[in-house]
Amino acid sequence: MDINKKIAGEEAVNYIKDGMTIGLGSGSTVNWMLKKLANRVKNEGLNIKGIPTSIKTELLAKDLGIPLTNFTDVEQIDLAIDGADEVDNNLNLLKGGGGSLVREKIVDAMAKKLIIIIDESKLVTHLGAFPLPIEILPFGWNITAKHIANFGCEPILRKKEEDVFVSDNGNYILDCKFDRILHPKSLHENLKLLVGVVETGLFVGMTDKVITARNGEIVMIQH
Ligand code: DER
Repeated sequence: MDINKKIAGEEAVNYIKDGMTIGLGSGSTVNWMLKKLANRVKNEGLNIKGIPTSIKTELLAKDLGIPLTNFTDVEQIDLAIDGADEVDNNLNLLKGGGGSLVREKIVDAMAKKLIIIIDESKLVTHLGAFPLPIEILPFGWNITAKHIANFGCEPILRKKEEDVFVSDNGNYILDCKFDRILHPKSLHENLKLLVGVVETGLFVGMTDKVITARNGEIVMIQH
């Protein structure tokens, strides 16, 4: 168990207030948040509804007894809490290691406030040490990969055991190793222009607060 992920995940629950609609991110750090949130729902009668960012989060939230809702019934998300694979000095994120980047971005972008919970190892000067996940349509994926490679990376089709990984949305993911990503906003915008690209794992200018932990102590980072 990574104690810093647990501490950061549980601290984020303190920002959840009665009556809120919460975007529930994905990943192992978020799982600690979900367990603490479920505890408050059960023991304090906290009245919230969650919108999950992946099938795995939806299943865990249901199992824990966290009430869920969807975009048919709500028009606004008060707070989204999510993880990340990298966070740079400007609080831009590289996400998608868990394969849920599209639904995460839809929910995170809709939220009035986005809190990111990470262990300290995710803090970087520049994004890019972690391969950038890009969700693409399966049709013509090889051609899409070639066009993405022209941006100076090596796209690798994500596998799950022997099979091609398929996202919750029925798409493929390319893990794209760049040397360093110095201009995440323009890279994201240019990648999105490519036909076949659904979404990139670059979450630029979306984060309000980062909660991490160092040697068991909470560390807050915000603009
Ligand atoms: O895919 C993602 O962006 C997830 O948030 C995930 O990668 C976070 O990582 P964690 O499991 O270390 O919390």
